[in-house]
Amino acid sequence: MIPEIGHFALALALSLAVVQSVLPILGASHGNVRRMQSARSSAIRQVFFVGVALAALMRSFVVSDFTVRNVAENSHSLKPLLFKIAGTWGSHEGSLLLWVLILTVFGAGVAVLGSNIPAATKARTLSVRAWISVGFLSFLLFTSNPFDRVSPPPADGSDLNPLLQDVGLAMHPPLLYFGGSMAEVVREGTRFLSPQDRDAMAIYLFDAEVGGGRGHREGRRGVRRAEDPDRLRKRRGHWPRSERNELMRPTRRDALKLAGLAGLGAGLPRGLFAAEDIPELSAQVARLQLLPDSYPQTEVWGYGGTIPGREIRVGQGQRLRRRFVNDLPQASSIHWHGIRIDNAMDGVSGLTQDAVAPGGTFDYDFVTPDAGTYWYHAHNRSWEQVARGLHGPLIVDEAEAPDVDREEVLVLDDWLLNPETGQIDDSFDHPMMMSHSGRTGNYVTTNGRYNLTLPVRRHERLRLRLINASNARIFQLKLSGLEGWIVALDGMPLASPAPVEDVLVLGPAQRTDLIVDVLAEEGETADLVDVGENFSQVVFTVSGTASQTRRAVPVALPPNPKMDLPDLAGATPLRLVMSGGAMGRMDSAILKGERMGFRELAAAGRFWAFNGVAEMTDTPLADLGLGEPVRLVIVNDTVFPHAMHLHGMHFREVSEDGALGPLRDTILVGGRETREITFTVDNPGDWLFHCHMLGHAASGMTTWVRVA
Ligand SMILES: [Cu+2]
Repeated sequence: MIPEIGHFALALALSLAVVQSVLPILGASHGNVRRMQSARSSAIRQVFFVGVALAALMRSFVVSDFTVRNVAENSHSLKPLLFKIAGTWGSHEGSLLLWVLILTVFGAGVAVLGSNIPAATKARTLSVRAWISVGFLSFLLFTSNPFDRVSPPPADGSDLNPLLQDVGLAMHPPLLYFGGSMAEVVREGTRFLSPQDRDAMAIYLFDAEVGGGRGHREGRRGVRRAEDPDRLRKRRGHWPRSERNELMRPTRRDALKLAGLAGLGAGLPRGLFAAEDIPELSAQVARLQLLPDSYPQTEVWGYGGTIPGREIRVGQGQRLRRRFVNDLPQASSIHWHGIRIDNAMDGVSGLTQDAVAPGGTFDYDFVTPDAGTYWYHAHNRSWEQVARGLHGPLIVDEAEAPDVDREEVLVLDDWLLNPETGQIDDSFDHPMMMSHSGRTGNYVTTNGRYNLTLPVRRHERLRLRLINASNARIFQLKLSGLEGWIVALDGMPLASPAPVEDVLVLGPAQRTDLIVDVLAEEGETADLVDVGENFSQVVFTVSGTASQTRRAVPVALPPNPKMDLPDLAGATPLRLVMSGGAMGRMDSAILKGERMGFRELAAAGRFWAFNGVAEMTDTPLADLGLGEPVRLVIVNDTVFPHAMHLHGMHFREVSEDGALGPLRDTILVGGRETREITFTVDNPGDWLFHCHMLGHAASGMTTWVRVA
């Protein structure tokens, strides 16, 4: 009879939860106070009914009622009382029930004690909590009913999960759940507290969190201990068990179960109720007017559905967190280009993380050590995904901003569009593009516009942050009506501003920070001229005057940390020979461990090789130690230029006279050119080194270095 009471109480709790999931939130949206207040009584009653259910189950365990399947499977008549009680949450049915009770207790706590919470917010919060209760209770009742009877009942039970047969661990799940929920409620509650109260509560929150964390670690330790056969044997000696239990071995599954249980306590409340306030960055399919208005809209893939992706801006040294949400039809990941990042956050699918499947998420969380102009882009099938638009600017502000009137972030890109339909040409894997200079578009844009026009004033001083986000285009730019200085390359400040006297070359993935003064007269235009295409990449229309006189020559940006020159004399020599491509001299290369002829390679979609290998190998180009200085000679034995990008670290070019160039993360190596770079290896992890003509990277030009 008692189990039936428990079962019935659960059903009542579910119906209350259903009502609570609807009424208060409706009340909140219509301003109906009575409906909003109905949450209070239903929340309290749920605690009562779920409490009755848990008590009924616990009683069945305490009296060893083996007619209840759950008791028969998770207890034994000769257990000490503590372990009989622990049997209540020794199964997934029981632990779910316990969890629901704690959930409802805290829900009622919010209802009764949350007088400082605005009524509508409170009503909504309680409704949302009720949705979760409805889910759990339905799951319990319809798939995992802990009150199921078994007939005929066994003579004795089959014992408790061995992992819970430890005085400490027996009471572990309730404490863990309680700690997790407490942390959550405190966190929620503090949003409505005064700052002083919040400070006071913060200490408590910290305790609760640490407590939860400690519990989790304890749980894991328990798992390890339980896996120790000696310990198990000893324990089995203490308490009798049924025959079935003789065969019971702690399996990996059991271990995972407990770890999962512990994880439930630590992770689940946070994930479900609080929704950590980590901002989302979604990659999604969007249609927008990329071409002039007389053309149809173009389907693109964009971060936040825009082209370029949403600008991300943080201060230097700050923590950047984004939950990547993949709403694309393809797996993807995000690489934070140029950030000297923690390796696990580098976003390289297949090297530092698995690609995030469609519908999946990945939390990026890192600190931005360097100020400057960076960008983020897709790093799975990047030759397709970046071409479809998956990239955006990532700006890290200096602690002290340079003295300019304003700044403009200019993302330069090109698109290969079908002129009839206006849609992106989807021949991403076309051998012609892979084997030549790369996928070059027929439509050039700045910030997603072909005719970007910005109003300026005469003598105004601007900081222009140029980012080349194209797959393969090398932009050649000139200033007209503007006087400019290069102040940073690839994010890193130059020691002193370099006047722009000639053509600015911006290879794929490269960035240039300029400070420019508007010299053109009012009514005229100044231009960022694309010399290659012979058109204006950006038109600056001059109206008004910022000041009658010119400003002084700009000063250098503040240096970033770790800009020391590497020790050339003691540097480890490395060599990378690039070969292949159309009109190249590559007769053969290694692919999947076999030497293949150029034709065979081409049939496999490989047109390029690094040191005679046409794929990323299991072994790195170099195994390097932290602090090791390196000199890397790059021999371009092809007729095409390649933009070589190193992840995780910046390098300097060594010129023929031994002088060191500015810090960069991407170097453009011309056809048949040989260049040398040097850097001190100072970031541990597996770092990609590849051509940023993305089709080249996909067809043979990718390698990596390991830093340990
Ligand atoms: Cu290349």
